[in-house]
Amino acid sequence: MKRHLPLLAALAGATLTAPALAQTAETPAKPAAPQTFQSEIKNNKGESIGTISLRDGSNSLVMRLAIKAGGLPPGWHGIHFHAVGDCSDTEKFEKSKAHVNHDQSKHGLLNPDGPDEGDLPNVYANADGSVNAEVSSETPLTGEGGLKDGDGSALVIHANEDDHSTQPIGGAGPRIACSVIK
Ligand SMILES: [Cu+2]
Ligand SMILES: [Zn+2]
Repeated sequence: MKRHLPLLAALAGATLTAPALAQTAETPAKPAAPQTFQSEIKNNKGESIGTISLRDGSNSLVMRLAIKAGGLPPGWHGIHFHAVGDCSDTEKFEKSKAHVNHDQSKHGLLNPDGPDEGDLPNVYANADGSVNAEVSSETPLTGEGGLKDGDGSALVIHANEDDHSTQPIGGAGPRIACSVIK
């Protein structure tokens, strides 16, 4: 699902290019402050290993991951938005269900029939297991198709990297960490 330019932005653009109004151009309205959301990330033992911080602007969502030393095995890890905001089954995190996917897209940022709305770039855990990363997504935080829908969503971190094309999850393997978005 792609986001569309808000009507307001389209109208503002039109106003600026209209010669009749050029002399009395109004000060453009300040963009609305992004919505923010923060949540703890838990591992398979139910221990907190860090946080996700989301900021959602008009056209894109930005998520920052901060994971402390010892949090993850070193190396690349697939991360996705899963469809249900439930990380209570810490051993497997299966209650978070499959990827957010409202229009039956194929999985994978590099898949010609993808991506689904849960797909995100991989993150890299340092030799000490810490992560500091920032990724963006077109999936909104609230509203239609948003992460904070009725049953919420979850950010799930996998044991292996996502190849961004094979089904159903790019070979990313077991779910080793989870964060509720609700
Ligand atoms: Cu996943
Ligand atoms: Zn996917």
